[in-house]
Amino acid sequence: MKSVLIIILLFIFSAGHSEDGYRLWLRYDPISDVTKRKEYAALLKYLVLEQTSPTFNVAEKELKLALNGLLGLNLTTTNVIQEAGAIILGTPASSKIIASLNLHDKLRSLGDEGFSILATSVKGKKCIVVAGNKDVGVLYGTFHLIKLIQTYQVLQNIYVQNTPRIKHRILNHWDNLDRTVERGYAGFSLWDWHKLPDYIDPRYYDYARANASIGINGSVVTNVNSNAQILTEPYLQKVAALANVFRPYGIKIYLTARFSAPREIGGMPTADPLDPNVRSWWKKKIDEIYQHVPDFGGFVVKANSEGQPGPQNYKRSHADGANMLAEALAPHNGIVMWRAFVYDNEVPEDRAKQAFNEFKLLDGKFNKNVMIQVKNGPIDFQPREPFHPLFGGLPQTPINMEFQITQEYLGYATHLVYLAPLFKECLDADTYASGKGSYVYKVIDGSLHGHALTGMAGVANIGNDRNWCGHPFAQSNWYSFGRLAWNPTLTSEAIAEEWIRMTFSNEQDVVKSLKELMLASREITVNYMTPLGLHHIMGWDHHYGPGPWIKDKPRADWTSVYYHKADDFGIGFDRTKTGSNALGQYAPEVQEKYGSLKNCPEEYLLWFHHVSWDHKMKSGRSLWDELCHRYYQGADSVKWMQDSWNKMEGKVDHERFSQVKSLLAIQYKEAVWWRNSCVLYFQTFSKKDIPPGFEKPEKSLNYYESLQFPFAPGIRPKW
Ligand code: BDP
Repeated sequence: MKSVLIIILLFIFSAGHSEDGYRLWLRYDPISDVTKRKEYAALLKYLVLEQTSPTFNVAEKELKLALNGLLGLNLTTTNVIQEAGAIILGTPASSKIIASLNLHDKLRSLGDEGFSILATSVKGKKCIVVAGNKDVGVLYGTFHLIKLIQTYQVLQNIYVQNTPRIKHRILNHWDNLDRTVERGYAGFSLWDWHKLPDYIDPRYYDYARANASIGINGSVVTNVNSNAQILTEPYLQKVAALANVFRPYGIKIYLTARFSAPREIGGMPTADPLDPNVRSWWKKKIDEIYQHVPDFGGFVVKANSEGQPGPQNYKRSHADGANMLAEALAPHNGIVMWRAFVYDNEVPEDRAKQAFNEFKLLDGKFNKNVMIQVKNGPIDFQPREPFHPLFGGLPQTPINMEFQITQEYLGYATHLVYLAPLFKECLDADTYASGKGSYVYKVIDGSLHGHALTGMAGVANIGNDRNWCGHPFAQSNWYSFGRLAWNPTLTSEAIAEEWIRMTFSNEQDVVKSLKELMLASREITVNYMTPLGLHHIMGWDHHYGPGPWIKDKPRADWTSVYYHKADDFGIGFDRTKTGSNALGQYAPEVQEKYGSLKNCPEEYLLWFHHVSWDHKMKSGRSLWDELCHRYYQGADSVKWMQDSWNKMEGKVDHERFSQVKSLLAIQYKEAVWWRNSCVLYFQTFSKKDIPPGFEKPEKSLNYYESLQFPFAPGIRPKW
């Protein structure tokens, strides 16, 4: 009776708590199931921590917060075993109890960041041990234990061995020093550079907690289109202040290096990477950074790409540029993540081929602490792209994955699109680089070509919106990125399930419906935006909404007609031998799979082939009819998403329910806008009717083409 009363009171209390999404997946609301509460409470009575450290303090605080919220417990900390029900946190070095348990065999394979959680008995008293080789492993283990409770797992005989498969798990913030965020749709940058280093926004701690909870261990705080000012002394003080906040959470700070910095802030006449004075400028600069941030992670560099300066300005190669920085970072254990996102309008070659052509020649020419950061696909974060041919194509070079979490091409923060299936599609693709089973994730985790330096980067979708990511469901993309960077073999379904349980509800029907909704959302979006392998047909510059008609711009490779190549005959980019032969950059098995019109999976058809409007598709329809069908099906499916969500009324909190409901209404409107614009535009080439049964677009093509959005959010800065 008493416990029922407590639970009712807890609910009344938590109902008063405004559900604005700020707490992400770390909500810690009371568990309503009385049996579960009792079961946990018996196992988790007090905390044993024999030594403190900044990281242990963080773990202790989090555990107390979580158990207080979830179970109403006021956990006390001691350094001895008193009775059954102890949670023992530590490493063999910090804890005599853990040292006495002889966990060597278990811990040996876990590395610096892995953890072991096990139910055992110490002096005849049942307890739960969370152990790691290093403090940060214990912190990760603590978050894992909390997650198990949040998702109602059984702890009785728990035994978990868990270690990350990828070493550098890094968020890339495209944040500018004026707090605008390039391709950011969730407000302004979290980093308040103006008030740093003196004012530490408490939100920085919550950012670090959220990242640590999913194992993210690096944060690049500045935009790849970088500003050299960040490397000046006043800014380095600010960077140091952020690094101090992140450190106990196991997060290293990284910066973007503007290649022309020696000229812009160093007063040098050149930034030539082979010039000894330039090299010594960078060496001094990097030494200075380490004085401020002793565990500074290193640099991400965008060079000779989209107008950014780079070594080629001095007729030097990407390797010359990367190695210069790598050499100066090496004594401090810093790394360089040199981006392969390079293409040039002046080069008369399919844009999809350019990065491969450039970097293939440099394989094996990079210093040991350089990774080449490659976007998942060869163009640019489209709703669907085949995997980048550089995966598997540079066996002698460590490659780190770059995914985009922010939805630049997927409806901004307005559309509900769960991205794990997109990430997985790439990670699970077979490159055949060393025969069958040479999956992209094996390139990324280093196992395919034996590299110890491994990484995964995600372009963050985080801003200072109260709910961090703009859309409540966009949080799941931050979450999925972290989980897949930790273990790229997890399934989209498993990740969705744990996220839903922590973020919305543990009720079976809610979990089931939301999982279905999330798992279907990406394919639905592909259908209403870029079905059948279409790509890069979005609005000019801001990339908002449809723009298949974009042509005659200063750069051909920034237009849409360059990519869809629609004409009287048909549509699609011939990347086979009869066309640009971009396909030739892949292994023979991959070429075989996509090369023939007959075998090519339809989701990539127009990526690799220029196909007649009359071509018969698997459905039996003509290509034109199929294209229309996909666009209409995509938009209709958003209606289904709305219906599924509406059934959640009363089952999830009202605040987030109504926010998502409104956002889905916009998504529907925009899906219809995409559909109508694309169908009307492509019809000017196919000259065929929209198949019977489909409603006619409401407005004319002229109308859709006339729409302008000069203030769409997230536009790249013009300086
Ligand atoms: C594109 C974005 C642009 C970025 C660029 C990059 O439109 O704003 O600067 O990628 O990755 O997708 O460097």
